[in-house]
Amino acid sequence: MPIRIPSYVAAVPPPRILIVYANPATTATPVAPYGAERIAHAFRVAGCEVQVVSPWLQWKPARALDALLDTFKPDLVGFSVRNVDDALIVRSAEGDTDLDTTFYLPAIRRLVQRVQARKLPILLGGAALATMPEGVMRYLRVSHAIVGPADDLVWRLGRALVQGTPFPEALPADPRVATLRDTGTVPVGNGTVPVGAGPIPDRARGDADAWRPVPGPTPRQPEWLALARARGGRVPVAFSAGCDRRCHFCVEASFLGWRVRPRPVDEIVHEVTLLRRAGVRRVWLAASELNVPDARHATALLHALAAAKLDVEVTGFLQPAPVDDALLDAFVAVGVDPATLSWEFGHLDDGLLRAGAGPANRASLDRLVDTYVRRGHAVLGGSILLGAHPLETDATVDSAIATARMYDAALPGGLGLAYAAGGRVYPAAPLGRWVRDHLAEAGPHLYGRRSVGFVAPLVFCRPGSPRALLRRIQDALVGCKGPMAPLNAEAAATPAALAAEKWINLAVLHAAAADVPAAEHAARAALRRAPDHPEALKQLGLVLANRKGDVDGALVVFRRLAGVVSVPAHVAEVEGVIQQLVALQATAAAGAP
Ligand code: B12
Ligand code: SF4
Repeated sequence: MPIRIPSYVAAVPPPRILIVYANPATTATPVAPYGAERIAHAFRVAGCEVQVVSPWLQWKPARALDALLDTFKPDLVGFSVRNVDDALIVRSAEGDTDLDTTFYLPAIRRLVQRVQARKLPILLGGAALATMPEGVMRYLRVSHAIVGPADDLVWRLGRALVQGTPFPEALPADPRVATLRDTGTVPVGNGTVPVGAGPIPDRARGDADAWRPVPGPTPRQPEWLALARARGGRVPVAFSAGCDRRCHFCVEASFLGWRVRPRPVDEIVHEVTLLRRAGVRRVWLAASELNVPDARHATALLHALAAAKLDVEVTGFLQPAPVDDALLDAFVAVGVDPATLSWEFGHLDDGLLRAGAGPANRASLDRLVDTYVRRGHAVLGGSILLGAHPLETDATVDSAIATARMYDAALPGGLGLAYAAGGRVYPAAPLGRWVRDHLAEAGPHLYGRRSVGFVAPLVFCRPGSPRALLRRIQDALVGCKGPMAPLNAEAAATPAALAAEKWINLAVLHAAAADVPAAEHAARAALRRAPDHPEALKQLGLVLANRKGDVDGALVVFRRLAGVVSVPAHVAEVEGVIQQLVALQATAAAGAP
């Protein structure tokens, strides 16, 4: 018997939603639009037609967006705003500026304006939005946003749109929906904030109960999978949402009202299995921390992954307590050496840790060091953020350094330490609320620009400036045996280095699309900016050898690559390629007339 289609379904085309991955950050290992992909999935499950665009993968982002606006003709444009800025306070002890932070919203605003010029409705979302909803909404001049994990709300919004309710009336009634009205107030959470009155207050605890992860594996954007495979990036897979700790500098616990919502183990394993089939070997388990509120979910997942024999390399953020042998054994079972993990220490002074400068106290850190020593893991890796707490003094800095040196001496291979100085003031974090309420006291320790909602990069640091404090930490750690460096010191910084990374990404994407001239052009463009960039040399060599059949040209490039790689496994691989190319050259010469 034929299925009777109700007239409203047959007659009305599904609403078209365009999700823009609003992330101008260029990093050597590409970070995929996972939030956007999950939101797109939720809209699709609700019956909408959805496309995701990543304008900053292209050389001209505005052109990439315009093209999709022209062809897809969306009814609603969602911006997935991942980062307000790069949160890099100072990259090194050298430099003339107070801050090295890169502010991303100006670039995003230029694209938002193109959509506004077409009079299309816009909805904002994304992790960055949850750090400072008011500031981001005002800066981008967009009236509607969903703050925090949004799978369930987006599904409800999609259903309402499919049933013909127009936007913004289709937005569900929920504390996570934020609306900027002309009345001069910003309702968010359970309250309303007058315009210009500063950051939005703490969000309602009830949020965690409503949130549900969208069921089923996340459909991925193929270009990002190609990039991850070619450049060794980790593909994110949702593990949990939220955090229950109270770190003073951090915004993440506010995302779901200081609670944690796990994703079922079988769903995670299924998603990893599908990625493995698509050739992905490196996975990032996306969570604020894998072991909050405790380590049981992570331990169960790692054992399930080990049992599935997927041969994937997994990692994620971890904090120091609780940690037990069961968790570390589970990492070992899935092939991860605990010496390669990185733990979020926050600080190393007990008084400050107890005042919220990190997730756990000194006794927990001591236990972690003892556990590593007892188990024979040579190095313990972790990160600290000094200067980001109002109670920081010369004495607490000295005490943290003394503890770092003590741990370094206790561990056979030393303490691996990534250190940073100064805390980005996020309105939704305890530090942001303290600064808001103690502006006069905080004033002498603020660096950067004060703006509505603290949206422009603003940093709290004491004692001294971020750069002076970084130099002090660096000098005080001289002589330690473990690997120690400023956090993210290796990230590309100069315009030439950033441009090179973008061209390399384009080379990968063009090669994946079999556009050989464009791939060669992009790889050569990257090498003009960074002549010894191993990844650029590799991409050019691969295009010449595999796509163009230019053995002589490829040999020149791989010989250059051999001169710049240092990791023993990579050296062996490049030498193997050179041998193959030499053999091919000889065969060609022997066959030549
Ligand atoms: C894992 C992680 C990383 C990993 C990513 C690994 C990988 N390969 O993907 C690594 C370590 C590489 C990383 C790097 C960086 N990160 Co990070 N990262 C995270 C973390 C913990 C989880 C991100 C994630 O994947 N979540 C899972 C997905 C599903 O969630 P989501 O993207 O938020 O999407 C949900 C909602 O936001 C919403 N949503 C998303 N899009 C949209 C769109 C619409 C229209 C709507 C309605 C809703 C919506 O619904 C989604 C589903 O619920 C977040 C903090 C957090 N707990 O969210 C920080 C976080 C996003 N990172 C941050 C930062 C600063 C960075 C870096 C700039 C740090 C640096 N200097 O290197 C880089 C940027 C890299 C880049 N190229 O973008 C900050 C951003 C704050 C800011 N200043 O803007 C955060 C918030 C951490 C923090 N506490 O400050 N990060
Ligand atoms: S630093 Fe880690 S443990 Fe602390 S609140 Fe943020 S996510 Fe949670």
